Amino acid sequence: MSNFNIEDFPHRRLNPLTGDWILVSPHRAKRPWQGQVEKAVSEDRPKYDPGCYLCAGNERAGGKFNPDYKGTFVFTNDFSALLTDTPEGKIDEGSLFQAKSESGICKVICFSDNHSITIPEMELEDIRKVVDVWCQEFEELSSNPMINYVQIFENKGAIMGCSNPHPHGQIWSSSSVPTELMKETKTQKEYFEKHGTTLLGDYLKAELDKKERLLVENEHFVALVPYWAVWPFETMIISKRPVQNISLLTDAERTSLADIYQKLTIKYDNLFEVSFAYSSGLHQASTDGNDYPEWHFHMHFYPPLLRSASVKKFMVGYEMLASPQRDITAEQAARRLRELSGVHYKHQTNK
Ligand code: H2U
Ligand code: ZN
Repeated sequence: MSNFNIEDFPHRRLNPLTGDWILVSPHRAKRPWQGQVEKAVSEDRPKYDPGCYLCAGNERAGGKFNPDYKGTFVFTNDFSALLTDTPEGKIDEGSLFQAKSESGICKVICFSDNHSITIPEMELEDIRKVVDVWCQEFEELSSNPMINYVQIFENKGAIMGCSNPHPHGQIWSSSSVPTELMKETKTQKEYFEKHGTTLLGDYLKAELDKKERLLVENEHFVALVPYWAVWPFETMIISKRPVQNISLLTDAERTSLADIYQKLTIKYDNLFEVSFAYSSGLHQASTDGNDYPEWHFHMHFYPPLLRSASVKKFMVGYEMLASPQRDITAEQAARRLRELSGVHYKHQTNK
C-alpha cells in the first residue's frame, strides 16, 4: 500500500506540451524563510517621458523619430535580431558542425502612448486595440513567404531584462520554426492523431472539471496555472475553441482575449502590490502554408517573482544542470492567485 500523494511528497510532473519533466518538492515550502521581504517602492511615472525612445514624437536610435501617435504604434526594431536580407546558406561539416542561415523580421509594438501604465492598468477597449494589432501584424507577416513562424511576446519589468517601462511588446518572425514550437507541434500532432481532439482542448475540459488550478474564465478563454508549471506563478491562457492562430478569432473572441489578459495581469499586480514582471507570449501554428488541425492557440506567462516584490526564483544549479524544480505547488499558486481581488490595487479605495 502506498501513501504517496502530490501534496506532501517530492514528485515529477510531465509537461505534455514539451515532453519535459519537472521536479516538485512540496515539503520544502514548509521550511522557514529568513530572507528579506521588502516592500515595493511605488514608482510613479509621467504619462510622457522626454527621454523615452517609445514615447510619441521622440527620437529613436539611428535618428528616426516616432510619429505623434495615439494608442498603439508598431515599428521595425532598430536592432533586429533577424534580418530580411541574410544570404541563403548552410554549414554542414558532419554531424558535429551544423549551421543554417536564418532570416526574419523583428518589430516593436507600443501598447499605448501613455508611458505611465501597463496592460493591467489599461482600459479594456485599449487592450482590445493591442489584440487587433497582434492580429494585423500576424496576418501581414504570415503572408510573407520568407516567414514560417511569428512569435509575438512581451518582456515586462527590469527584472526580466526589459529596457524600458513604456508599455510595449515585440514580434520576432522567422524563416524557421523555433525550438519550443517544434516541441509543441510534435506533441500536439501525436495527441491529435491518437485521440482526434486537441491536447489543450482535452486538458482544458479536465481542468474545468477539476477546478483546482483555474484562475479566471470568460466566455471564450480560461486562465489557469498549468499542472506542469515551472515558474512559481506561471500561468496559461487557453482558448475554449481550438484555433490554430489569432487571425481565426472572431470579433467577440478578440474582446474576450483582451478581457482575460487584463483580468489575469490585474491579479498578478495584486499579488505583491507591484507592477508584476513576466515574459509572456502567444503560441500558435507555423505559418508555412500547411494546415495544423492539432494546433490549439494559447498564451504562456512566465513570471520570475517568488516571495515578494523583489525576491525572484533563480533557475540555477540543479535546474540548469538537471531539471527545473519548484517548491510551492501549482495548486497552492493557483489558490493564492484565485483569492486575489479583481480590482487593481492602485484603484482599491477601501484600503
Ligand atoms: P525590450 O522589450 O526587451 O526592452 O526591448 C525593446 C526593443 O526595442 C529592443 O529589442 C529596440 C531594442 O532593440 N529598440 C529600438 O528598436 N530602437 C531604439 O531606439 C531603442 C530600442
Ligand atoms: Zn515612453
